[in-house]
Amino acid sequence: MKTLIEAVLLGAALQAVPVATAQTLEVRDGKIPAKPDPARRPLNVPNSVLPSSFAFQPLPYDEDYTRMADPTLRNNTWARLKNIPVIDDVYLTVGGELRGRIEARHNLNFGRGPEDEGLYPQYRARVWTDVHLSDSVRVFSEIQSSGTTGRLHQYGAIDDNGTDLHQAFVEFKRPLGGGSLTVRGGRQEISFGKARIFDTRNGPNTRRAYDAGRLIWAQGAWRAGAFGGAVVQEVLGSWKDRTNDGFTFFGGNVARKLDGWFAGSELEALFVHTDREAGAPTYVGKRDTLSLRLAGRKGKLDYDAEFVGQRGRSQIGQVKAWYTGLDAAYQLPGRLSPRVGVRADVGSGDSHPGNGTDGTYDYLGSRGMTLTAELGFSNLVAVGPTFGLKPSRTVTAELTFSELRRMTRADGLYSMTSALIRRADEGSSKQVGVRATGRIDHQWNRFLLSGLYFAYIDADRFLKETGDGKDLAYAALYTVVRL
Ligand SMILES: [Ca+2]
Ligand SMILES: [Ca+2]
Repeated sequence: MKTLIEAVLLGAALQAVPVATAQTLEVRDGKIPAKPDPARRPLNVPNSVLPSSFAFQPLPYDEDYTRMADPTLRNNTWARLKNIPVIDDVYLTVGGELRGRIEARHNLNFGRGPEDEGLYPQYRARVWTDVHLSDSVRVFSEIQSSGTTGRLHQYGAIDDNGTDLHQAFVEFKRPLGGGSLTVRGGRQEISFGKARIFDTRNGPNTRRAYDAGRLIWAQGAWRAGAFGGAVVQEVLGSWKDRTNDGFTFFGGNVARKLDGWFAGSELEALFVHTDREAGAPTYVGKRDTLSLRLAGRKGKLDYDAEFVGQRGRSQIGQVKAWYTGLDAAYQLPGRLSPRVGVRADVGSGDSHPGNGTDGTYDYLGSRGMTLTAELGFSNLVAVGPTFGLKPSRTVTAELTFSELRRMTRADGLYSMTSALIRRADEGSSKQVGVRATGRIDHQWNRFLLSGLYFAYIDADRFLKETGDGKDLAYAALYTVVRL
């Protein structure tokens, strides 16, 4: 869930996937991130990777082709698609992405129950249009189609969603108090920061959207916003996705770029209230989640640290949960641009069953740690080193290792699909396993990227105690075309 780059990043790497693929993307989805507002540029993305002119954004609606109103810039087919004059100042932007991938899946639930097994060819196609009716009003829409061939047991519409309206929103933007105010309403992708609470889910085959309204204000070093809506529920088959009225949310954020020692960094507070009425029993309930995140760059060090507290009421009781995430990497000298770093994700579990409180952290719409969904962030400690290389302008590689442990023996193991995959009482050890992930990406040109990703989890004591403790193996070979 970010490509070449991310790779480099390592930390990110885990999650990330190349542009194409993964989650990583947020950052790099577009592969070629764009204009260098340092605060918006993905962490861990070396400057050298940034193109000199246009770059793609993880969220296509963030791309701005206004300047292509200059006909001399529209000197090729791609450029002409980005600013198609309609009448007067009205213009249309057309874009899209096609991702083909072959996945190899083995023991994605560590050997328990019906599991996907074997090779799974996948495609995902996205086409979007952005109609600029004036300087201040636009209508953005996107169709997404995703499909997977093979016997599917585990992920359903996330793998094979058919064709659906993925985004459709109207946006008004106007100056306000020296800054700008954006009002947006409709179906849309949402991502904040390191995507630990809202994410587009780029790694899996079907990206995620929300039916929501947003207010976004920016002025100088400050950003702030408010939002509210519901999650979009993917439904097998085409043109069937719908608003999930059983999973609603509202909240707001405030962020400020920092000065002094922290120049190059931003501090952000994000609050979200969620109300889940159905789904996995563990996560049904009302929660207030408050995140504080500090991210930026200091010299050769990139860092992103987030602290999340969660309160509310679930079916189990009063929610008292938390999460901490850290992703940091240091750029070393050398021709291969080596980077070393650390990534940690620590999510609370319920250490006292039956006492009226619920300590199991609800990771909400977080980006997964890998391209697959075997483990979520609840009751899990995942810590380890990250390594990255950038041997040339077009190639990036990353390797990560994580020790995986239960936070508390009194709580079980949860997947990224909100399922309790092992009960607490199925074993006594905290040791879940050791995970390795790796990726190598090659950016052929601005529009084309190919890569290889793998994840392997060596199942450890707790999984073996549960009786189903086989090692997990996953690999993906992918190519992404982005216009
Ligand atoms: Ca569908
Ligand atoms: Ca409890």
